[in-house]
Amino acid sequence: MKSKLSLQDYINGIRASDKRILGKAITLIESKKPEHRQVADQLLKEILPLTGKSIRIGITGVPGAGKSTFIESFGKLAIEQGKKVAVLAIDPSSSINKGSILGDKTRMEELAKDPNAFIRPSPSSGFLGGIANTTFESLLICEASGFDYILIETVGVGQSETLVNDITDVFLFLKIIGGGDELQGIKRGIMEMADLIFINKVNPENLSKAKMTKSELTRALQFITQKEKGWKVPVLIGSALEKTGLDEVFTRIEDFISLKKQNGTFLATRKNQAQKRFEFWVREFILEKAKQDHQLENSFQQHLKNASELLSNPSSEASEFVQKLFRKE
Ligand SMILES: Nc1nc2c(ncn2[C@@H]2O[C@H](COP(=O)(O)OP(=O)(O)OP(=O)(O)O)[C@@H](O)[C@H]2O)c(=O)[nH]1
Ligand SMILES: [Mg+2]
Repeated sequence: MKSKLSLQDYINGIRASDKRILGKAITLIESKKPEHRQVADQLLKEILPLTGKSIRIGITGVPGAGKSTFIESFGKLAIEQGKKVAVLAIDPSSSINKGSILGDKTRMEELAKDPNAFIRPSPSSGFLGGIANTTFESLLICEASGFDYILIETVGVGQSETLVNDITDVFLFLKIIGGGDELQGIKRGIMEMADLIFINKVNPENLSKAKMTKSELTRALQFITQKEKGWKVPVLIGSALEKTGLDEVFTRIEDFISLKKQNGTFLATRKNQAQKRFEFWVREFILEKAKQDHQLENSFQQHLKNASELLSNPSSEASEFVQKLFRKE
């Protein structure tokens, strides 16, 4: 076995859905080494015509809501329906709590063994600290490999949801049963992003409580601006562990996608997301390039310090820094 793969090896492996090469391709994409970046860019260009055909599903919920269990059960259901399923997990807590990702692996054991599934936990340490995330590029690799459903798990901590929302077609919010007080605590942002809500861990004993949560959520949704015209966000109930209520999630996702394709928002959203990503990368690359220059890097640190120590207004500091940046060229 060759240790160093050529561009063609990666392409062939991706086309053949070779899980080992898929994993290596994602590692390549995640690498920050300039020589890897070059091959990675080339690879992304080559596979572009093979991408775009999957349904990209974001799944969020508080730690322990049952996201991984849901993905395991839902993934198997989708495979029974003839789909190929890839799972990417973004876990901002993983740099602090390393247990989580290992836990995910064991929780998705059966799905991981399925030849029609591919699971990839992404290391995201520092992900929210400004280091560019590559989940979207990993998603493209999976798409090029012919996966029909790409499920992206993220812990409900705010910023990561926005990032996942910006790369997916459907956003699923997993909720556990809770009374009124807890509902108050639901971040409005998540409710605004959700296309579908699934109340998990429902069994015959807590069914009536689940129904109460359902009606409270339904009521709360009335006060939230409709994200998708003609789509009333369904609040479904069931159990990821007992595999109940999942058929309905599957059907509703298909309905949602059909609606978006019919009214044109499916493509429009993706184009909009691409525009945002372009702008994100421009900012990212400008900063990176600036930091390669010793003088500019020092100046960046100085302005950052002035801003963070509340000595002056951050936007003025940023503006001064950018002026230096362009004078330099
Ligand atoms: N009773 C019951 N337990 C469930 C159900 N779904 C998940 N669990 C349990 O809840 C616990 C947490 O499930 P996970 O799937 O790991 O939850 P998660 O949201 O992925 O958690 P993090 O990745 O840590 O944020 C596990 O012990 C699961 O077995 C369910 O439908 N019913
Ligand atoms: Mg999990």
